[in-house]
Amino acid sequence: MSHRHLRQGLRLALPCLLASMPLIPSAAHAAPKADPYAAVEALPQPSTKWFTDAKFGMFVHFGLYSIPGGVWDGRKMGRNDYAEWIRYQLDWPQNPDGMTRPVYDSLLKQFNPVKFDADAWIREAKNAGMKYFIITSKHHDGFALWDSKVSDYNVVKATPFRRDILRELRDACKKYDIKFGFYYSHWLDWDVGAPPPWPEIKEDPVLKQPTQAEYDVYWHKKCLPQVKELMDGYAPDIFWFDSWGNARKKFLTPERLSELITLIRKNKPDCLINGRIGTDRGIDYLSMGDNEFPKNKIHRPWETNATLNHSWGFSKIDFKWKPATQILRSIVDNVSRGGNVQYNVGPTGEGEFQPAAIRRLREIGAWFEVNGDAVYGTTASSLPEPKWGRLTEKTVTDAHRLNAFVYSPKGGSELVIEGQKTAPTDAYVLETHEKVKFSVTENGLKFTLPKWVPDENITTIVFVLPKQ
Ligand code: JFZ
Repeated sequence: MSHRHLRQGLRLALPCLLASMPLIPSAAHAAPKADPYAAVEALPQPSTKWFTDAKFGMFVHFGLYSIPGGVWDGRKMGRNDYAEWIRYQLDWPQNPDGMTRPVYDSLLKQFNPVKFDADAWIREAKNAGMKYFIITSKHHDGFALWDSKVSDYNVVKATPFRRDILRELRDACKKYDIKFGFYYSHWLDWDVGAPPPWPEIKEDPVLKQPTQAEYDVYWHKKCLPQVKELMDGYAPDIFWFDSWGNARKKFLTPERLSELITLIRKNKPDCLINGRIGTDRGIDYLSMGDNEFPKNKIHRPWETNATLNHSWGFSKIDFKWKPATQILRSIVDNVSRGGNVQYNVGPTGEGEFQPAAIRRLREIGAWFEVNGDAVYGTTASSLPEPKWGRLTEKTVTDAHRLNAFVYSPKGGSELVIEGQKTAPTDAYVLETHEKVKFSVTENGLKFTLPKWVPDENITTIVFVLPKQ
């Protein structure tokens, strides 16, 4: 057993003993490599309070890809069913007559979403119970939704629409008191040849792998200046970056990522940064994989980004809409485990939300209207997760509330909150304020659902406890 292993074993098993023992010095090493994240972590870290209180946000994918909506020349793209990937999909050598660069760029002349109404979008988010809004300022295709001075490949300079979409949305968010943030594709930018490093791309004459020197040009001439432009011009509350897999490390080095994080921190110290930037260090909250809902509590701020159907960008052929009941449970699941959720809408090429999306948002909003108080500003409970549902907790002025979300409640049934030993002073159904009978038993807090329950998907019961 090496000294290092020995020390690790001691640290795990015998922390007290270790504390009283001199450490065994390890063998001489070469000077440790400079750690670029250390400097980033030494910067003042913003408070995440508003974010962890907010729980629920809207994500929007909108851009040139919203026009074809996943279909071009009567063909659906191949690699995945994400409509915002249509340019990349069809640029493959396997699709030589597909959506090549000139064909994709012909969408510029068509981009004219005359039905776009920032006020209507944000009103829909507000009514759904969402507290923040994040839009694709630039997706992988490299096309910017604002009047960028850095690159003309943008909505104002290159399309007949000529309106600054981000500015209109920012103003609407202010009006409705919704926090405002940007998705920005920092890793991939197919406009300037920063493609994903899949093995097969090597064969592609158009999207060939950049060298580090070429990537540096992209990084310093487009990525960082555009992020700075967005910080200066829009003062966002969140920057949501996107990268995944080990392949990202080739270009998203600790040096480059630290540079990007530092730029944001120095510009607006309270702007939050998500983990998909490519590191868990020096950032403010972790991002799960797409539609990934973890089964356990996570003890730092985190979020799942999820879709109402499958694609992020508008798709003409994606009808895999999830029921509102399932969407609501996914939100309660995450919140009970200490996390957030942002659900995505892919507006059409004309700039409208689809009726199927609106229907779900409004049903979700109606549930939040009644039950939101048991969601917003709560924390995960330290009690074990019940089989019959989920728990959250919240301290208010004069009491501590334990909220029980009962999934598929059976009227009149008896349920137990294991481990809850303190007796409540009051218990009621949140929707109807009907009183709930309870007693403290050896196992925990036993309660009886009313004979008739108001919501067959999730009924919320509130237990009022003495302030802790
Ligand atoms: C990325 C994008 O490629 C996609 O277009 C969309 O914007 C989505 C929100 O993010 O897609 C991903 C990112 C990460 C994983 C999978 C797809 N992942 O970690 O498995």
